[in-house]
Amino acid sequence: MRSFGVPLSTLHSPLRRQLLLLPVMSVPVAFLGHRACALASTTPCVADLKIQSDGDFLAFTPEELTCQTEAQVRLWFHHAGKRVMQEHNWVLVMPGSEDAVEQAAIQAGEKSGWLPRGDENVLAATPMCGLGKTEMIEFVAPAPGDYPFICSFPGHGAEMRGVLHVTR
Ligand SMILES: [Cu+2]
Repeated sequence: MRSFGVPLSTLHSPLRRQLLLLPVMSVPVAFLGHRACALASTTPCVADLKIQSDGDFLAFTPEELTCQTEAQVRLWFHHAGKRVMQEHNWVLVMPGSEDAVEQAAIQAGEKSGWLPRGDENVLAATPMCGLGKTEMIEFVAPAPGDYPFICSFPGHGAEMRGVLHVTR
């Protein structure tokens, strides 16, 4: 605990204790400068986001998500289809790069899970998710702004889109 600069007295409050658990469990993230988020703010810098495909439609529901910058995001994506067997994923990309990532995913091919590995426009992505399945990923929310997300399965990206609003 002391390595995080947290006075032991703050541990007496149950609320405080919850806030402190995450930085302790996420040491690599904390060392990248993320800890300022948890220690400087009174709100928990953890965001649990849930999103799914809109049944068998090529759409996400909800189409908009919100979290705080630098939050430790846990995102669950559920494939809520009943009949359509094609897989879906959730890919967070840099603003304006939706079309480029969509094309890069096709180039990457099925063996790469329809995801361009190492593409700097890709900020976070779940693996491809089969019908009825759920995937969870964790990532640190980027700088404030509106970030598009898409499904990068071929032919889905033009319609399966939404926006993650990252607030201050
Ligand atoms: Cu899809």
